[in-house]
Amino acid sequence: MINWKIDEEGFFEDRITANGNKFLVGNGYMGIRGTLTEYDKHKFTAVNLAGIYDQVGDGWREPLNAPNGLYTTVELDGESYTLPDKKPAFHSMSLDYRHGIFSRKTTWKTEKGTLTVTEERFASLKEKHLITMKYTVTSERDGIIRLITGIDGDVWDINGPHYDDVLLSEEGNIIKAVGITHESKDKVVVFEVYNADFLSTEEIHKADRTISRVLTFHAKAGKTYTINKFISVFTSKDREDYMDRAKTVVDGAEKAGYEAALKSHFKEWEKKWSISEVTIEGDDAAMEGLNYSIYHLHCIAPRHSDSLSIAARGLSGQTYKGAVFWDTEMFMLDFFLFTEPEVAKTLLKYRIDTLDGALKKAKSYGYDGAFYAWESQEGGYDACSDYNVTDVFTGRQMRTYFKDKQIHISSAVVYGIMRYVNYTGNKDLLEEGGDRVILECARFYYDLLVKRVPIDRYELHDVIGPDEYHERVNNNAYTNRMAKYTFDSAVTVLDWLLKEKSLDTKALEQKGYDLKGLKATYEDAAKRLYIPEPDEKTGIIPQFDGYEKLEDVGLGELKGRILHEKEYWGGAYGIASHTKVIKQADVVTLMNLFSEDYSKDLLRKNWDYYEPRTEHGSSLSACMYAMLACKCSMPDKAYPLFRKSADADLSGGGKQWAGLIYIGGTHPAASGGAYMTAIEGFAGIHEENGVLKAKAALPAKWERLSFKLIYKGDLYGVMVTKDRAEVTLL
Ligand code: IFM
Repeated sequence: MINWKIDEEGFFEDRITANGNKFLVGNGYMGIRGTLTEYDKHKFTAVNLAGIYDQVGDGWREPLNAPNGLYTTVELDGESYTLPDKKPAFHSMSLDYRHGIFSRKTTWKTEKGTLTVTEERFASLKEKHLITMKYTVTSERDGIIRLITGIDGDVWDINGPHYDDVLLSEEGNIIKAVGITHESKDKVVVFEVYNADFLSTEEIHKADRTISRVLTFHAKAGKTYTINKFISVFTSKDREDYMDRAKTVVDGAEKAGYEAALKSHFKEWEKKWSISEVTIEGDDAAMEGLNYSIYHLHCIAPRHSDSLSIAARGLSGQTYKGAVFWDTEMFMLDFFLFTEPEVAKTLLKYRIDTLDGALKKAKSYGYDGAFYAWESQEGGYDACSDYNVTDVFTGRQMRTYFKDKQIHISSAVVYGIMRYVNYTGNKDLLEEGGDRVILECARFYYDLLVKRVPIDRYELHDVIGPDEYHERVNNNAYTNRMAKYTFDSAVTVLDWLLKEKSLDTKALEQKGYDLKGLKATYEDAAKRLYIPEPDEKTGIIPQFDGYEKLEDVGLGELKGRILHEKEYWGGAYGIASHTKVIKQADVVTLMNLFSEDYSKDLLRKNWDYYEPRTEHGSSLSACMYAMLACKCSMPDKAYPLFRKSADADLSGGGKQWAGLIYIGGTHPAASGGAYMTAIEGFAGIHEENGVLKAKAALPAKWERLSFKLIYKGDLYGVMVTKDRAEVTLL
């Protein structure tokens, strides 16, 4: 049994940043970092918004943080009590991750008696624009308390400031902060209303982009004083009447009261868990890590939109520019497909709606078809810069080729769409433009094929595979196989288009697509595209041409060559570039996705070969090894890698720096990977001729694994033990 709570007692200043991620609450529209109400931008406080970006000068374009409506501090008899400035006698933080509720309690010693504050807050899962907070203060002695509470518009930015101005105002009982963005003059509006169970004098102060109320009252010893804050957040991109709605939301919430908001929020979370909860009997720690991962996926699901995707660091801040990577389709999508297919559709609709961006990107390189953004922002704009890493030794920017050469991104989009079609049994996404996306991705790869005349085969040159340490290689096995998958998918879709009237065949033909001709072309491309084969003697698939000739140094020895803790291992001169050490699962990702193409013996040989040579320097790596280990009937080897993924945000591990760039935040791909490992790895959920099957491979201490999932519109219950696997239609 788990209690669905993450608790931390004691105050550790060096954990402020990590706890911002660990104690995050969110509702897909916004993520609120697990910082305290008294913190300012220097503690990486953020109410991070989904899908809205800004750029200042040549700085990186990144998502916006809204003015912080939770901002509150307390004074007793003229003395301020805030962390970390004043050392507490007691401090605890807690996250109810079943219901997305953050709470804290802090007690300070004063000259006479103690002063205690508590806060409890959530981003409503019911009303996506609402944040609600209950704040209490109790003094052991009579005294004058000043509660300073309002909206802090001096927000944390990595490459800001993103607000040219923050307009502060009040209207009746509402205070407002409106941030005006630099690039497009979008508006981010935050309205706040409060109620209190005590009488006080109230003054409004405006300074330094912050509007606050100062509530002053005589506190009686031992009495608890409570305020409830209701905060609405909208942007001018949400809807035309965003200002009116911001008012209606706070007014309505304040009238209904804190408990009503809490109740509806609770109910929404319980609805989510009624399908997505996973039970592991025999291993509470794993069950906690897994459901906590699922919690994070729920927190970032864009349920407020019908066309939006998820950033690589979710809603935990501006790292990775709030951009969408292949992480969504390859690591997070399955969770939503199995538990909330509507969200899966929203994620993929984003790719359909950003096809123009992908066509433009391809064109800018002189290619045909759709080359999706490596780091996708609004409209499919590629936020990935040419220089992604700073050389710690010279301070110079290093040219990296992620944007130009990670062509596997387009195949991830195709993979996501086809997986949606197969698992939902629905072709709606194809009818809504998914068919064109697949055809354009196939066109892109077709244009890149290099024909080797003497051996009559096609190859793909000058690419980067998932392992980013080895840049500009030829015939990366993963990339070639995914390009073949794209051609195969295009052929399947073309078949459907030619046979099924329901699909919009005419529209495509009018756009100039020669469906029959394309089918023949892509069949040929799929047949002739070179897929690196396992070596006859060793059974190892070379990650790319010439990989076998690189220096075969152990990971430990390589680490011994490090000169600076933040140095970059890849690129032209990185310590890993000329060795066989790789950053993350590459061939293993390929084998996991296409395990049916290989014997178990080959899967195992490649796992054994690549695992010790993998740094797992990306949070995307461990789960791929874990899943393949399950397919090789090695659940106990899978287990620690599964835990690494599931616990990524609990343990606060993971890389915080790439060169001199801060890359911390939550790790939704690891969360999705942990889910996939449990469901598709340990429970072995797979399709067999259109029927859902389970094939258990449970770790030693797991007695029973059970969960529900949606397949082709039906809800199933799955229960596996070491010797039984049941999939029941519910
Ligand atoms: O998409 C990943 C990539 O594979 C490794 N670097 C981080 C990216 C975002 O998570």
